[in-house]
Amino acid sequence: MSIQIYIDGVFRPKEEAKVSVFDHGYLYGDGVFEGTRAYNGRIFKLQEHLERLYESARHILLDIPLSMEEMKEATLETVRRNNLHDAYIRTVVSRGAGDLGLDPRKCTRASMVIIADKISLFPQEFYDRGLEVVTAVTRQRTADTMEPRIKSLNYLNNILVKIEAAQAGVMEAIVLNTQGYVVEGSGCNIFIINKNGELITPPPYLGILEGITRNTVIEIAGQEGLTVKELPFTRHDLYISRECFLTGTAAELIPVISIDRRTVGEGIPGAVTRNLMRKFHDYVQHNGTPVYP
Ligand code: PXG
Repeated sequence: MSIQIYIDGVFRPKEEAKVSVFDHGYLYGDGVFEGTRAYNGRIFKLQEHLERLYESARHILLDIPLSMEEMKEATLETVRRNNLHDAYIRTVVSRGAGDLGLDPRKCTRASMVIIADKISLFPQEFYDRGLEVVTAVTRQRTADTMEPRIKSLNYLNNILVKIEAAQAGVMEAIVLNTQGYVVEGSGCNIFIINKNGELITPPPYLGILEGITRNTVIEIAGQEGLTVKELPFTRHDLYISRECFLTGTAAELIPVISIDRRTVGEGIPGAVTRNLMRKFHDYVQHNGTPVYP
C-alpha cells in the first residue's frame, strides 16, 4: 500500500498528495520545514522540532493553522497511519496558494504537509570509516540578510554547498561565514575536538541552524564529563583538530577523517567521536514521544 500523506487535515495516498503550482512555497520558497525522526516507535525530540518550526514561522509571519498540540497529534497520527516505528518525518508549512505576485496577503491559508516514510541512511561504511570533506567556497548567508536560524524552504545556498561537495568528489562540504568562521555543513552541524580534548562547536550567533542533534550531543557530552565550548573557530582549527564529526537528524553523528585533504587525527574515527556515537544511539532508543499507546 502506498504511504499516506497528511495534507491540509486529510490523509491521501502519495500519488494523490498534491499542492497547487500557485503555492508561494513553490513559487518563492515562502515557507518553513522540519525534518524529524522516529526511533523504535518514539518520535525523537518532537517538542523541540515543533518549537523550532513555530519559531521559524513566527519570524516570517506565517500563521500555522494548527496549534502546537494539534500539530503534535497530526505528526503522531501520520506515523501511525503508515505503521512506522523507525521513520523520517518531513513537515512543511508553506504560505499557501496565492497569485503570481510576492504579496503574501494574497495567500489566504497556509498549506500543511506531513510526510512520514522509511529513512534512507548514509551507507554504514561512512560511519565506520569516516567522511572526507572539503570547505566550501560558498559562504553562509548572513543573519542580517537571511537569518540561518530560520529553517525556510529557501535552501538554495545549502544546495550550492552540496553541489560543491559533489564536484570535489566528497559527501559533504563545510561552510564558513563571511568573516571566515566555520559555521556548519549543508544540512548538518559541526564539532571538533582540540588538542586539549575539548569539544568545540560554533555558537548560534555566528549564523547556524541550531541543530537538535547538536544540542543533544552537547547534553550527552556533558554527561560524559567532556568540556564542551560553543566558540567561533576558523579553518586553521579544523586542520589542526584531533577529531571532527558532523551531526544532523538524517546523519546522526558521522565522523570526519579528512578536511581539504588534511588528515584529521589518525585518519580514522577517533575514540571520543565513537563513544559519543554509541551514547547517542542509546539515547535515541530510550527517549522520545511514544507513537503507539
Ligand atoms: N544545519 C542545517 C542547515 C540543517 O538544515 C542541521 C544543521 C541539523 O539540525 P538537526 O536539528 O537536524 O540536528 C540541519 C538539518 C534533509 C534534512 O532532508 C536536512 C536537515 C534535517 C533533516 C533532513 O537533507 N537539516
